[in-house]
Amino acid sequence: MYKNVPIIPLAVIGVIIAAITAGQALFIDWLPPADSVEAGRTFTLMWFLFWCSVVFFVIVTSVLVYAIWKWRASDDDLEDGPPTHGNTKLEVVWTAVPSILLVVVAVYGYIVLDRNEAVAADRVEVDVYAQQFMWTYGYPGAGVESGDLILPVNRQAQLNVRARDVIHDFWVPEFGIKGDAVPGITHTLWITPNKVGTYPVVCAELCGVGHSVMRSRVRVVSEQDYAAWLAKSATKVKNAAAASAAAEKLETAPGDAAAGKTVFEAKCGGCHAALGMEAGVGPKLAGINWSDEQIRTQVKNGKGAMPGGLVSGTDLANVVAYVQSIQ
Ligand code: HEC
Ligand SMILES: [Cu+2]
Repeated sequence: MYKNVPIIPLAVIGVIIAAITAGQALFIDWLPPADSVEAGRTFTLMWFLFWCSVVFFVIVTSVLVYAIWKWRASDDDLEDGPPTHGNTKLEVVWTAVPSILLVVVAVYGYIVLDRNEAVAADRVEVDVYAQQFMWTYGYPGAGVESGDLILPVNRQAQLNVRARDVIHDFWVPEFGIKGDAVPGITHTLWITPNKVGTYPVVCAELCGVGHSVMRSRVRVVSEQDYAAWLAKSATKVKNAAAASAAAEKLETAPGDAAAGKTVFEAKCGGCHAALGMEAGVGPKLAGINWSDEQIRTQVKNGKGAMPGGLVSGTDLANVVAYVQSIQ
Protein backbone atom coordinates (compact mmCIF):
# COMPACT_ATOMS: atom_id res chain seq x y z
CA MET A 1 0.00 0.00 0.00
CA TYR A 2 2.99 2.34 0.35
CA LYS A 3 3.93 1.79 -3.26
CA ASN A 4 2.72 5.28 -4.13
CA VAL A 5 4.68 7.03 -1.41
CA PRO A 6 7.55 9.01 -3.02
CA ILE A 7 10.08 7.97 -0.38
CA ILE A 8 13.21 9.32 -2.04
CA PRO A 9 12.14 12.91 -2.80
CA LEU A 10 10.49 13.16 0.63
CA ALA A 11 13.64 11.90 2.31
CA VAL A 12 15.81 14.40 0.43
CA ILE A 13 13.55 17.32 1.35
CA GLY A 14 13.37 16.01 4.94
CA VAL A 15 17.14 15.83 5.34
CA ILE A 16 17.55 19.40 4.04
CA ILE A 17 14.90 20.81 6.38
CA ALA A 18 16.26 18.81 9.32
CA ALA A 19 19.77 20.09 8.65
CA ILE A 20 18.66 23.73 8.53
CA THR A 21 16.59 23.37 11.72
CA ALA A 22 19.23 21.42 13.63
CA GLY A 23 21.90 23.89 12.51
CA GLN A 24 19.99 26.78 14.00
CA ALA A 25 19.40 24.86 17.19
CA LEU A 26 22.99 23.74 17.64
CA PHE A 27 25.05 26.67 16.39
CA ILE A 28 23.28 29.47 18.23
CA ASP A 29 23.60 29.84 22.02
CA TRP A 30 19.92 30.02 22.85
CA LEU A 31 20.29 29.43 26.56
CA PRO A 32 22.83 30.60 29.14
CA PRO A 33 24.95 27.91 30.84
CA ALA A 34 22.84 25.95 33.33
CA ASP A 35 24.56 26.81 36.61
CA SER A 36 21.94 25.53 39.01
CA VAL A 37 20.48 22.07 39.52
CA GLU A 38 17.04 23.44 38.61
CA ALA A 39 18.27 25.05 35.40
CA GLY A 40 19.79 21.70 34.38
CA ARG A 41 16.40 20.01 34.69
CA THR A 42 14.40 22.81 33.09
CA PHE A 43 16.76 23.26 30.16
CA THR A 44 16.77 19.49 29.49
CA LEU A 45 12.98 19.53 29.41
CA MET A 46 13.16 22.51 27.09
CA TRP A 47 15.45 20.69 24.68
CA PHE A 48 13.29 17.54 24.84
CA LEU A 49 10.28 19.62 23.79
CA PHE A 50 12.35 21.28 21.13
CA TRP A 51 13.64 18.10 19.49
CA CYS A 52 10.14 16.56 19.55
CA SER A 53 8.95 19.68 17.72
CA VAL A 54 11.79 19.37 15.23
CA VAL A 55 10.73 15.82 14.33
CA PHE A 56 7.14 16.84 13.60
CA PHE A 57 8.17 20.07 11.94
CA VAL A 58 10.41 18.14 9.53
CA ILE A 59 7.69 15.58 8.70
CA VAL A 60 4.93 18.13 8.13
CA THR A 61 7.10 20.61 6.25
CA SER A 62 8.62 17.93 4.00
CA VAL A 63 5.19 16.70 2.91
CA LEU A 64 4.03 20.26 2.41
CA VAL A 65 7.05 21.28 0.32
CA TYR A 66 6.79 18.09 -1.76
CA ALA A 67 3.07 18.61 -2.37
CA ILE A 68 3.57 22.23 -3.41
CA TRP A 69 6.27 21.25 -5.83
CA LYS A 70 4.63 18.10 -7.23
CA TRP A 71 1.00 19.09 -7.53
CA ARG A 72 1.26 22.73 -8.28
CA ALA A 73 -1.66 23.70 -10.62
CA SER A 74 -0.60 25.07 -13.97
CA ASP A 75 -1.34 28.76 -14.60
CA ASP A 76 -4.34 28.09 -16.87
CA ASP A 77 -5.89 25.46 -14.58
CA LEU A 78 -9.05 27.05 -13.17
CA GLU A 79 -10.75 23.78 -12.15
CA ASP A 80 -11.68 22.82 -8.60
CA GLY A 81 -9.51 19.93 -7.44
CA PRO A 82 -10.90 16.37 -7.46
CA PRO A 83 -13.04 15.56 -4.39
CA THR A 84 -11.05 13.44 -1.90
CA HIS A 85 -12.31 11.70 1.17
CA GLY A 86 -10.36 11.55 4.45
CA ASN A 87 -8.06 8.72 5.41
CA THR A 88 -9.25 7.17 8.67
CA LYS A 89 -6.03 5.35 9.43
CA LEU A 90 -3.98 8.50 8.97
CA GLU A 91 -6.35 10.53 11.13
CA VAL A 92 -6.19 8.00 13.95
CA VAL A 93 -2.40 8.11 13.84
CA TRP A 94 -2.14 11.89 13.84
CA THR A 95 -4.52 12.11 16.77
CA ALA A 96 -3.06 9.29 18.83
CA VAL A 97 0.63 10.19 18.49
CA PRO A 98 0.29 13.83 19.67
CA SER A 99 -2.04 12.74 22.48
CA ILE A 100 0.50 10.26 23.78
CA LEU A 101 3.23 12.86 23.43
CA LEU A 102 1.18 15.43 25.36
CA VAL A 103 0.75 12.98 28.22
CA VAL A 104 4.49 12.26 28.22
CA VAL A 105 5.28 15.98 28.27
CA ALA A 106 2.76 16.62 31.06
CA VAL A 107 4.23 13.87 33.23
CA TYR A 108 7.80 14.93 32.48
CA GLY A 109 6.94 18.57 33.22
CA TYR A 110 5.27 17.61 36.48
CA ILE A 111 8.32 15.61 37.57
CA VAL A 112 10.66 18.53 36.84
CA LEU A 113 8.47 20.99 38.73
CA ASP A 114 8.08 18.63 41.65
CA ARG A 115 11.85 18.11 41.95
CA ASN A 116 12.66 21.80 41.45
CA GLU A 117 10.31 22.75 44.27
CA ALA A 118 11.33 20.02 46.72
CA VAL A 119 12.48 21.81 49.86
CA ALA A 120 15.82 20.66 51.31
CA ALA A 121 16.27 20.50 55.08
CA ASP A 122 19.71 22.18 55.01
CA ARG A 123 18.67 25.09 52.79
CA VAL A 124 19.81 28.65 53.41
CA GLU A 125 17.04 31.22 53.62
CA VAL A 126 17.49 34.71 52.25
CA ASP A 127 15.01 37.58 52.19
CA VAL A 128 15.14 39.33 48.85
CA TYR A 129 13.80 42.90 48.76
CA ALA A 130 13.10 44.64 45.48
CA GLN A 131 12.57 48.37 45.32
CA GLN A 132 12.96 51.11 42.74
CA PHE A 133 15.75 50.55 41.63
CA MET A 134 17.82 48.21 43.74
CA TRP A 135 17.97 44.79 45.35
CA THR A 136 18.79 44.11 48.99
CA TYR A 137 19.34 40.75 50.61
CA GLY A 138 18.67 39.97 54.25
CA TYR A 139 19.98 36.95 56.11
CA PRO A 140 17.46 36.22 58.86
CA GLY A 141 19.03 34.87 62.02
CA ALA A 142 22.39 36.52 61.30
CA GLY A 143 20.80 39.99 61.10
CA VAL A 144 22.95 40.71 58.05
CA GLU A 145 21.94 42.90 55.11
CA SER A 146 23.84 42.91 51.85
CA GLY A 147 23.74 44.53 48.42
CA ASP A 148 25.14 41.34 46.85
CA LEU A 149 23.47 37.98 47.15
CA ILE A 150 26.02 35.56 48.59
CA LEU A 151 25.13 31.87 48.31
CA PRO A 152 26.99 28.67 49.17
CA VAL A 153 27.55 26.32 46.23
CA ASN A 154 25.68 22.99 46.07
CA ARG A 155 23.21 23.94 48.77
CA GLN A 156 19.60 24.88 48.18
CA ALA A 157 18.75 28.53 48.73
CA GLN A 158 15.22 29.54 49.59
CA LEU A 159 14.61 33.10 48.42
CA ASN A 160 11.68 34.93 49.98
CA VAL A 161 11.11 37.57 47.34
CA ARG A 162 9.26 40.74 48.36
CA ALA A 163 8.65 44.15 46.80
CA ARG A 164 8.80 47.42 48.72
CA ASP A 165 6.97 49.51 46.12
CA VAL A 166 5.87 48.29 42.69
CA ILE A 167 6.08 44.93 40.91
CA HIS A 168 9.61 43.75 40.06
CA ASP A 169 10.94 40.40 38.93
CA PHE A 170 13.95 38.53 40.29
CA TRP A 171 15.89 36.79 37.55
CA VAL A 172 19.29 35.14 37.31
CA PRO A 173 19.42 33.76 33.75
CA GLU A 174 22.07 31.10 34.57
CA PHE A 175 19.91 29.74 37.39
CA GLY A 176 16.92 29.22 35.10
CA ILE A 177 14.53 30.60 37.72
CA LYS A 178 12.57 33.81 37.62
CA GLY A 179 9.95 35.10 40.04
CA ASP A 180 7.83 38.22 40.40
CA ALA A 181 8.25 40.45 43.45
CA VAL A 182 4.73 41.67 44.20
CA PRO A 183 3.87 44.16 46.95
CA GLY A 184 2.05 42.41 49.79
CA ILE A 185 3.03 38.92 48.69
CA THR A 186 6.05 36.77 49.55
CA HIS A 187 7.07 34.75 46.52
CA THR A 188 9.26 31.78 47.41
CA LEU A 189 11.89 30.52 44.96
CA TRP A 190 14.25 27.55 45.40
CA ILE A 191 17.61 27.57 43.70
CA THR A 192 20.57 25.22 44.10
CA PRO A 193 23.59 26.87 42.45
CA ASN A 194 26.13 24.21 41.46
CA LYS A 195 29.03 26.29 40.25
CA VAL A 196 31.20 28.87 42.00
CA GLY A 197 31.04 32.22 40.21
CA THR A 198 29.47 35.65 39.94
CA TYR A 199 26.19 36.11 38.09
CA PRO A 200 23.99 39.11 37.33
CA VAL A 201 20.63 39.61 39.04
CA VAL A 202 18.28 41.27 36.59
CA CYS A 203 14.93 42.94 37.20
CA ALA A 204 12.73 41.37 34.53
CA GLU A 205 9.61 43.50 35.02
CA LEU A 206 9.38 47.06 33.74
CA CYS A 207 9.23 48.94 37.04
CA GLY A 208 9.97 52.58 36.23
CA VAL A 209 12.62 54.87 34.73
CA GLY A 210 15.51 53.07 36.45
CA HIS A 211 14.36 49.59 35.45
CA SER A 212 17.26 48.92 33.10
CA VAL A 213 19.83 49.70 35.78
CA MET A 214 18.12 47.64 38.47
CA ARG A 215 20.91 45.07 38.67
CA SER A 216 22.88 43.40 41.37
CA ARG A 217 25.09 40.34 41.69
CA VAL A 218 24.94 36.83 43.04
CA ARG A 219 28.24 35.51 44.29
CA VAL A 220 28.22 31.74 44.58
CA VAL A 221 31.05 30.74 46.91
CA SER A 222 32.30 27.62 48.67
CA GLU A 223 30.62 26.53 51.88
CA GLN A 224 33.64 27.72 53.93
CA ASP A 225 33.74 31.12 52.23
CA TYR A 226 30.02 31.49 52.82
CA ALA A 227 30.32 30.69 56.52
CA ALA A 228 33.28 33.06 56.84
CA TRP A 229 31.45 35.87 55.02
CA LEU A 230 28.32 35.43 57.14
CA ALA A 231 30.31 35.39 60.38
CA LYS A 232 32.31 38.46 59.37
CA SER A 233 29.20 40.38 58.33
CA ALA A 234 27.38 39.42 61.52
CA THR A 235 30.35 40.63 63.57
CA LYS A 236 30.37 43.92 61.64
CA VAL A 237 26.67 44.42 62.38
CA LYS A 238 27.25 43.62 66.05
CA ASN A 239 30.23 46.00 66.26
CA ALA A 240 28.29 48.81 64.61
CA ALA A 241 25.42 48.28 67.04
CA ALA A 242 27.85 48.23 69.97
CA ALA A 243 29.56 51.39 68.70
CA SER A 244 26.30 53.27 68.37
CA ALA A 245 25.20 52.04 71.82
CA ALA A 246 28.53 53.25 73.24
CA ALA A 247 28.17 56.63 71.49
CA GLU A 248 24.64 56.93 72.82
CA LYS A 249 25.90 56.17 76.30
CA LEU A 250 28.52 58.95 76.05
CA GLU A 251 25.95 61.41 74.70
CA THR A 252 23.43 60.75 77.43
CA ALA A 253 25.93 60.69 80.32
CA PRO A 254 25.74 63.72 82.63
CA GLY A 255 27.84 66.45 80.99
CA ASP A 256 30.24 69.03 82.34
CA ALA A 257 28.95 72.57 81.76
CA ALA A 258 32.43 74.20 81.99
CA ALA A 259 33.83 71.89 79.30
CA GLY A 260 30.62 72.44 77.37
CA LYS A 261 31.20 76.18 77.36
CA THR A 262 34.48 75.69 75.46
CA VAL A 263 32.74 73.42 72.92
CA PHE A 264 29.93 75.96 72.59
CA GLU A 265 32.35 78.77 71.82
CA ALA A 266 34.03 76.69 69.14
CA LYS A 267 31.03 75.09 67.47
CA CYS A 268 27.90 77.07 68.27
CA GLY A 269 29.00 80.60 69.14
CA GLY A 270 29.15 81.74 65.51
CA CYS A 271 25.37 81.53 65.29
CA HIS A 272 24.20 81.68 68.90
CA ALA A 273 25.81 84.96 69.88
CA ALA A 274 27.29 85.91 73.27
CA LEU A 275 27.49 82.27 74.35
CA GLY A 276 23.81 81.76 73.66
CA MET A 277 22.75 84.74 75.74
CA GLU A 278 21.74 86.77 72.71
CA ALA A 279 20.18 86.09 69.33
CA GLY A 280 22.48 85.90 66.31
CA VAL A 281 21.85 83.85 63.19
CA GLY A 282 20.33 81.38 65.64
CA PRO A 283 17.91 82.27 68.41
CA LYS A 284 18.87 83.18 71.96
CA LEU A 285 19.19 79.98 73.95
CA ALA A 286 18.91 81.37 77.47
CA GLY A 287 15.42 80.82 78.82
CA ILE A 288 14.18 78.26 76.26
CA ASN A 289 13.60 75.69 79.00
CA TRP A 290 14.10 72.59 76.88
CA SER A 291 14.76 69.12 78.22
CA ASP A 292 18.22 67.51 77.73
CA GLU A 293 16.63 65.18 75.23
CA GLN A 294 15.18 68.05 73.17
CA ILE A 295 18.50 69.90 73.03
CA ARG A 296 20.38 66.70 72.16
CA THR A 297 17.98 65.92 69.31
CA GLN A 298 18.25 69.48 67.98
CA VAL A 299 22.04 69.30 67.93
CA LYS A 300 22.15 65.79 66.44
CA ASN A 301 19.59 66.34 63.70
CA GLY A 302 19.76 70.11 63.19
CA LYS A 303 16.75 72.10 62.06
CA GLY A 304 16.16 74.78 59.45
CA ALA A 305 19.37 76.74 59.00
CA MET A 306 21.09 74.84 61.80
CA PRO A 307 23.15 71.89 60.58
CA GLY A 308 23.02 68.59 62.49
CA GLY A 309 25.94 66.50 63.72
CA LEU A 310 28.16 69.43 64.80
CA VAL A 311 29.23 67.62 67.96
CA SER A 312 28.86 64.09 69.31
CA GLY A 313 29.86 61.85 72.18
CA THR A 314 31.10 63.49 75.38
CA ASP A 315 31.20 66.93 73.69
CA LEU A 316 27.48 66.61 73.05
CA ALA A 317 26.76 65.73 76.68
CA ASN A 318 28.89 68.69 77.79
CA VAL A 319 27.31 71.20 75.42
CA VAL A 320 23.84 70.12 76.53
CA ALA A 321 24.94 70.69 80.14
CA TYR A 322 26.20 74.15 79.14
CA VAL A 323 22.91 75.13 77.44
CA GLN A 324 21.05 73.95 80.55
CA SER A 325 23.38 76.03 82.73
CA ILE A 326 22.27 79.27 81.07
CA GLN A 327 18.55 78.73 81.46
C1 HEC B 1 24.97 77.65 61.35
C2 HEC B 1 24.40 78.33 62.48
C3 HEC B 1 24.16 77.53 63.72
C4 HEC B 1 25.06 76.78 64.43
C5 HEC B 1 26.55 76.56 64.14
C6 HEC B 1 24.34 76.26 65.58
N1 HEC B 1 23.04 76.66 65.52
FE1 HEC B 1 21.62 76.19 66.87
N2 HEC B 1 20.25 77.13 65.74
C7 HEC B 1 20.50 77.82 64.58
C8 HEC B 1 19.25 78.26 64.00
C9 HEC B 1 19.08 79.04 62.69
C10 HEC B 1 18.23 77.81 64.86
C11 HEC B 1 16.74 77.96 64.68
C12 HEC B 1 16.33 76.71 63.90
C13 HEC B 1 14.87 76.67 63.55
O1 HEC B 1 14.06 76.44 64.46
O2 HEC B 1 14.59 76.78 62.34
C14 HEC B 1 18.91 77.13 65.94
C15 HEC B 1 18.23 76.56 67.01
C16 HEC B 1 18.85 75.94 68.10
C17 HEC B 1 18.18 75.45 69.25
C18 HEC B 1 16.69 75.49 69.49
C19 HEC B 1 16.33 76.82 70.00
C20 HEC B 1 14.89 77.20 69.73
O3 HEC B 1 14.35 77.95 70.50
O4 HEC B 1 14.35 76.72 68.70
C21 HEC B 1 19.12 74.94 70.09
C22 HEC B 1 18.90 74.30 71.47
C23 HEC B 1 20.38 75.12 69.45
N3 HEC B 1 20.21 75.76 68.25
C24 HEC B 1 21.60 74.73 69.98
C25 HEC B 1 22.78 74.77 69.29
C26 HEC B 1 24.02 74.22 69.78
C27 HEC B 1 24.20 73.56 71.16
C28 HEC B 1 24.93 74.40 68.82
C29 HEC B 1 26.37 73.96 68.83
C30 HEC B 1 26.58 72.55 68.88
C31 HEC B 1 24.27 75.09 67.72
N4 HEC B 1 22.98 75.30 68.05
C32 HEC B 1 24.92 75.46 66.54
C33 HEC B 1 21.72 78.03 64.00
C34 HEC B 1 22.90 77.43 64.42
CU1 LIG C 1 12.45 46.49 39.10
